[in-house]
Amino acid sequence: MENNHKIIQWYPGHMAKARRQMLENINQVDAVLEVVDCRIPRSSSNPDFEEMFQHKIRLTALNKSDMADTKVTQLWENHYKSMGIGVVSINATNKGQKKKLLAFLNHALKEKIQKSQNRGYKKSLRLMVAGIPNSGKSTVINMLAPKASAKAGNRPGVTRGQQIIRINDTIELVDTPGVLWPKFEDDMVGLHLAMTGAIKDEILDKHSLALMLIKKITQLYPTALDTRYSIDLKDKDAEEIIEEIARKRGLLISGGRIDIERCSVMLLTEFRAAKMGKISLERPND
Ligand SMILES: Nc1nc2c(ncn2[C@@H]2O[C@H](COP(=O)(O)OP(=O)(O)OP(=O)(O)O)[C@@H](O)[C@H]2O)c(=O)[nH]1
Ligand SMILES: [Mg+2]
Repeated sequence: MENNHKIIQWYPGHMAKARRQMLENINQVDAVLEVVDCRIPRSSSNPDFEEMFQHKIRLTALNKSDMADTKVTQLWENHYKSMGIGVVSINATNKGQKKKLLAFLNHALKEKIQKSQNRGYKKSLRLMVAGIPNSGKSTVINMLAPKASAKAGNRPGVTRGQQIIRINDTIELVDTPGVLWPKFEDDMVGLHLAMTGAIKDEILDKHSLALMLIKKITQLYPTALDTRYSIDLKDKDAEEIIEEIARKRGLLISGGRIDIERCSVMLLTEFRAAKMGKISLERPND
């Protein structure tokens, strides 16, 4: 475990730059929509945003709701609401949810919209869409935009610079590159971000990460791995479970030994594609 922790304590220069550019343009935006990953709302909220955007209206989108446990997502929505934070859960890949998100934004920004209309000139509201890498910021923007305008892709670091995209007469959105923060509060935050695909895979120890993932899933959803891989989990630890899954899937190297690296990659890929079911890794009262 130890080197795994070290591996994910890092802060690349392009994120520092993206963060700086967000601050440079903050005076031109009326509100900030933070897109977090619904499976890990706490680990995927940037603690720096509180200070960076302290004078702005701050809203939260719990994105990738299709991959999370619906009941837990509801708990998170209640949790945010109880703190007075405007929150909506969405699946940005489902165009059918465009109405829900627009209604949420119109409601949350109602006073602002009213004010600018009362002043008698037509000024759009500008909303910065911010959050960790790969949380779905650009996909959220494309869902709202008249045509797909923001580049999106299934890996962290797709959006490279800020881009303004008009949604309608009243709202403009600013797409921003995903940013993390220099030091994670605890190791689990870094692990959650790595498991869900917010951190570039090249710098991760995939075997340790897959072991942690298996530990978490067997604790939180005891039947999920059995259902997916048809294995008997009884009395097995995470290492034995990986070996069993590798054998089942025929992931072997010469001499009939198990290919742990390939099995770890396979497990992470399948988890990130929600193949093990709807899994939420965090709950509000953890
Ligand atoms: N299942 C599911 N996938 C989603 C959802 N939203 C986004 N994705 C996928 O997540 C991946 C990342 O989406 P992007 O919109 O590029 O993420 P981003 O936050 O803009 O990422 P960066 O620009 O790299 O910071 C893509 O493969 C999207 O299709 C969602 O609600 N559900
Ligand atoms: Mg993007």
